[in-house]
Amino acid sequence: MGWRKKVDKTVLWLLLVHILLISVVGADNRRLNLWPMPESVSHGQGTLYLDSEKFELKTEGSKYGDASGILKDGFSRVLDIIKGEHIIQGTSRFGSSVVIKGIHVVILSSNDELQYGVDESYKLSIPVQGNPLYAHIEAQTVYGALHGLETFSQLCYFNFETRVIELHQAPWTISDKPRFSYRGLLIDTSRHFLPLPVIKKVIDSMTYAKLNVLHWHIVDTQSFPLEIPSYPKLWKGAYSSTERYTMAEAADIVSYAYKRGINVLAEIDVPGHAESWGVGYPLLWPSKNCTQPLDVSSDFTFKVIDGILSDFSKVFKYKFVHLGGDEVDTSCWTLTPHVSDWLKKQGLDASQAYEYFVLKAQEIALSHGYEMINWEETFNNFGSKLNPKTVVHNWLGGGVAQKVVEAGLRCIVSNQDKWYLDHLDATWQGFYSNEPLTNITKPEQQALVLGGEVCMWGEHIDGSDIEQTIWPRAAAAAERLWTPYDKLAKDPREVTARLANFRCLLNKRGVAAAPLAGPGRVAPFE
Ligand code: CP6
Repeated sequence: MGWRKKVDKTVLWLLLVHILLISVVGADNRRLNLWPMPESVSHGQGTLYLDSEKFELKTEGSKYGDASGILKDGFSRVLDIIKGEHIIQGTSRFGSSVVIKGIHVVILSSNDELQYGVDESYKLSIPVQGNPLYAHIEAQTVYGALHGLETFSQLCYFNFETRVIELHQAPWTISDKPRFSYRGLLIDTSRHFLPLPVIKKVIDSMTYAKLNVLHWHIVDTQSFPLEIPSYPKLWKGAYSSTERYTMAEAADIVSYAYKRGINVLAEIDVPGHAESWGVGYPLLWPSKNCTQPLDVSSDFTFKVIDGILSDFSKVFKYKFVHLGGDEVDTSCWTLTPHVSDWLKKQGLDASQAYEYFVLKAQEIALSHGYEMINWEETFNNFGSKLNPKTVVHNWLGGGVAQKVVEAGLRCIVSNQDKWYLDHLDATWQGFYSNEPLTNITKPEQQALVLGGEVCMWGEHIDGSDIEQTIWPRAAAAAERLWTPYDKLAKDPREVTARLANFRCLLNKRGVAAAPLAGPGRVAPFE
């Protein structure tokens, strides 16, 4: 009987320890409210406090001296965000051992050029020991450090009882890097003009979700809003004399984005989607009553493209330019006598002329130092005749990404059924579930998928409602593009509450993100 008593006793002890453990862990079992979810996260149960008046950035030990001020500016933005609009009381009532005095940022590489594939990784650690107590960020580049600061800001809360900023569940050790190097958002300033402050606010909001490419679909059939110094009549195609961007303003957008770790991908969509070019230069049209695609038979057409890309290369420093190439209806070429005569003389049918146009535009882009991105119709029509430096931008769906990488070309995915923000009935769950590497299993082919992009086409939105149309759905795609595959939720329902929290975070930061669809309130704050 003795052994039995002993077992009972052991079981009782185990039970007691278990209950104690649960009550300790249960004391602070908040949800991890980070978006997008980092690669690896571990944390404890301690609470720290933050004095936003005295909070400081320390950069000792950095090879990178922050000559450009990118880090300092990023730090001050993040501090403003952490403070919010709250009236905060000091932390003087707490011992200095629980007050975070600042963030010590160490940048390991002296290369601060923001280019495709730049190292965006960072390590964030927040210890519970140290007097003074500092959080630490270590990153290869200042752009990784900016991501680390964003993550830090998402750990801070304003406590309405004590009126101080708190950071729970310390110590923290976070190690993070993006799954894909291209994480884009398309904006369209041709269908509706977007004022500069609106574009800047979109850029700000992108940084919260760690998106890093603003694809600027500048011009299309409806309007030509950008100044082109080489061909100053082009922006006669703007909606009005005020709904325009000077090239200096475009440069301002590029530098605003750059300082936030975001590259700007400029697009001219040729030869279709370009009718507005002819408002200032009617020679670009096949004829006055058949106005697109651009006249393939005329040297002037390619001179203008050359002038535009020459002007672009002084301002848009991203290594890619987007040359469009989608939805080309060639009937104006065959119906306009001087163009169809030219086709006959060249021995080209309309489809070959389309190919001639796209390849010629590609050569011009290359001559200005760009690699180019084209919409998928170019690949669907001419396949591997495209220049090997082409990145194919998928949008029609139908699994073309797989064919593109099998052909050895690179691609970006934006399939319209999942990642088109202008499809108002496309759900955030659909955005979350869209996997860029579907049916692509070979590592060397996976490496050709640079990433993906959500598209905010402008036919039905403008500056008044762009934010709530982009967010929160773009955030769902942003996590798909950032977080390692094995950490993504297989069922989007698992992330509903965390995404609802992120959209509240956007609201708190002044971004008009819409509620997650569906009746009832998703409790974001637990
Ligand atoms: N404009 C341009 C567009 C679209 C494309 N290119 C588009 C097509 C279909 C849908 C949404 C947008 N508005 N230049 C296609 C890449 Cl559903």
